[in-house]
Amino acid sequence: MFYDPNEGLSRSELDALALQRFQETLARASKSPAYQKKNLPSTLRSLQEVRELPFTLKQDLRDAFPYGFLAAPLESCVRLHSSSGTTGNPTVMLYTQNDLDNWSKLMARCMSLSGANRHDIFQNIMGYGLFTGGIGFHYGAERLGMLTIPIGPGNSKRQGWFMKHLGVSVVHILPSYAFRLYSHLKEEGVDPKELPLRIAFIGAEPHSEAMRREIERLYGIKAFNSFGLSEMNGPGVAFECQEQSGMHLWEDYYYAEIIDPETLEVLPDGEWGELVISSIHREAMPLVRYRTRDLTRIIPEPCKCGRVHRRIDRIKGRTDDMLIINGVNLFPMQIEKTILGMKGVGSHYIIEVHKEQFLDKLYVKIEMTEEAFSGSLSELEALQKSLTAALTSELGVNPKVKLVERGSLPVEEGKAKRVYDYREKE
Ligand code: ADP
Ligand code: K
Ligand code: ZN
Repeated sequence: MFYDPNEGLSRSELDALALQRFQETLARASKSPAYQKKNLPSTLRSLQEVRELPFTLKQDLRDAFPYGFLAAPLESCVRLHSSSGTTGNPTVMLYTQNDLDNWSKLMARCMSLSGANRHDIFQNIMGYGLFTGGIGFHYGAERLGMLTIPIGPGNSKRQGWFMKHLGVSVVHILPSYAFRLYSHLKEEGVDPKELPLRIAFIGAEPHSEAMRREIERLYGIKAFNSFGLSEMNGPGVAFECQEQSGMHLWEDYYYAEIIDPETLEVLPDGEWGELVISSIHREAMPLVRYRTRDLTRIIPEPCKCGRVHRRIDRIKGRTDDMLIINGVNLFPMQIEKTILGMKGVGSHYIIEVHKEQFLDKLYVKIEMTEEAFSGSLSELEALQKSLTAALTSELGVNPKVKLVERGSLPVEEGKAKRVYDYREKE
């Protein structure tokens, strides 16, 4: 009934496998120069002892650049990926052939959850190259047996042409790009609902439940949330099943904990905090207690689909993208959640923060829909007022809302950039 027998393991079988894999991981990892410096023990008696192991930070990876965390001979490695380096020097991840095979198998498992199968035609609209998102899905899709089109992102005209003429039924796409592609298809006279498309994998960047539902509505498809990070192979760490209520984090590959980012204490299931992951099924560069900076929680209830791999909730943001506005904490995601439910505005928005007379001032620039743009001045004022009121009640701070014409906000080729903080410079 499951694509991969490991999906059907019981709690005790899964725990036993995780312990065994964690032990093998420690035996290997403790020999790497970086973990020797951290005095990583080479054994573990029970999973309860994991919380006594040292954390691994992004900074540790930078300090050990390039091969400090390597736990296998360099000549056994066959692939290198690197994270974008938008928040500092790049880090590199290495893979043996076994790592690549295991990762592909896991990606195939993820995609199979949605019902995708060897009869599907798959257009991979995600970046290839050093970024793990495109290649990770590519090999997984081939493993699953889908006819795979490695088109990559951009060039909406060509995307639409392929989708229309090749009978594409499954796509992998950034949620922010799904909206731009939709407008483009409409302009080209293609009704996305008429396409044979039935499934989209969306992820790699934070997005709200409202945004998912909107993508589903516009294209007439099911959209599944996908989570991963290059330090943990790439995509495939956690993925939604057909229940679409949280993402199963594959506990035969990864050991997950939620910690309080301030006190660093492990929190019980159900509580929100920072996700910490150990890769327990990697050869080249296993990481122990890696702090992802992603904020989520482990959903304590079992999933209706019958898989016992615990689920994580939608990522609320990252510890490093939280904005503090005059002492009030908020995440860009809260803004998205609020505006998506509202008539007259689209999905594209940016946030600017300025210092004005020693106070933080929050600006939210939102693109209007065509209908709203051609409406009367009084209608625009009413729209602006209701947006301001809704945002103020969600955020607890009073933003200045600026409505702008569709297509006038900057767009990124990769993950969407939402926040522009000018306070340091003012
Ligand atoms: P970079 O850190 O350079 O963006 P990655 O490609 O490894 O490199 O990005 C991983 C990060 O992307 C995650 O730590 C998380 O913050 C974000 N991310 C990935 N998938 C999702 C998702 N489904 N929802 C929200 N955020 C996600
Ligand atoms: K096929
Ligand atoms: Zn499930």
